[in-house]
Amino acid sequence: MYAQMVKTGVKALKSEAEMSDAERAFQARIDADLRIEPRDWMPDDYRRTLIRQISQHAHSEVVGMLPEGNWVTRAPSLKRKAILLAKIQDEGGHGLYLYSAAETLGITRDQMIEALHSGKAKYSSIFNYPTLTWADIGTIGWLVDGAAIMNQIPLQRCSYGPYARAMVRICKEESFHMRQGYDSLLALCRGTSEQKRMAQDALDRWWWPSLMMFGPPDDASVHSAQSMRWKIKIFSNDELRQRFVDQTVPQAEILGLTLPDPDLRWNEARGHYDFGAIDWEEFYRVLKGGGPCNRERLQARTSAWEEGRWVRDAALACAEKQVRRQAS
Ligand code: FAQ
Repeated sequence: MYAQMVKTGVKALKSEAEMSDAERAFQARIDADLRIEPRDWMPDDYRRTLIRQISQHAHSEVVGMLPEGNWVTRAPSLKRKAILLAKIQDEGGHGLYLYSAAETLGITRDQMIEALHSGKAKYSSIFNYPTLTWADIGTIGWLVDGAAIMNQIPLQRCSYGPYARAMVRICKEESFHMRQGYDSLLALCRGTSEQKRMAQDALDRWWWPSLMMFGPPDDASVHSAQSMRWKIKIFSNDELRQRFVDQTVPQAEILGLTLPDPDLRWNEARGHYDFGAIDWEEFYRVLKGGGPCNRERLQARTSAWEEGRWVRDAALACAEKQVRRQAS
């Protein structure tokens, strides 16, 4: 399946001669590091790519609340519960900034939600794995938020203004999320041997899915070449994945945990850690809906949408009443 994607999936770039005058002028603005704003002219594909990426990013933030929400009532102390609640609320907020950023491109919130619920729009593969123990919550903060920051810091410099600006606040909050996760894991690793075993087990389960968050390898990444030319992406999937591995290995050493990869070792010549092969079959299986929690996650989102209908209807009716009152 992976080999097939490599052969057929990757889109070819337009040559300069194939571009229209407007497209050439647009690319010149990007090359000069000028920001594109909602009312500026943009190629249809640029708009479509941004709607796809920003809306999927928003869906990931909102679906990402579910695995953590599973532990709010079971957090081991008041302090940990308050931190977890604050983090989950932040993720909801990130989803809202990102939906707003996508709306500036001409898509409505309802259209984006419909695409998520019908399975047309993706969300990050990582949120299709279950949170089995309290150590999973610390591990998500450390690895999943850590990977998210690695990917999102460069997005602060992306060419589309509303997306880049939304990223500034999101990155600040993600950095608190990562620190709280690491702190929680550190407490477990300095605790009893049973707590340390729980932390190691969580790391064993979350390590490889975290590496998959960066997307397929560069030679199988359908959108990378065009997105990098448009400076929607500044670094490739593999470059960010490598930076994440390099950052995380010493952090695992401080925790006294072992990353579950026998091929992981420092490569003096490259100045980076080498790491083992990622199971891309698993990645594509999860993307197609075959992960351990895909069905459960979508079910939770669609029922929340249905059960919240009366709130949206009431808020709309109230707003309409206010407008009528003001008019009379
Ligand atoms: N999962 O050609 P590429 C977070 C899809 S936020 C699912 O390389 P692209 C915060 C991709 O969409 C985490 N699908 O695509 C948090 C495309 O399919 P499509 C989310 C994936 O867009 C923490 C196809 O594969 N972050 O965690 C994945 O150039 C804790 C081909 O791939 C973002 O969304 C995947 N892992 O690069 C919340 C960041 N990877 O759309 C709660 C913004 C790839 O044609 C708790 N997004 N695909 O149907 C990006 O930077 C990019 O979209 C990539 C993928 C790098 C994810």
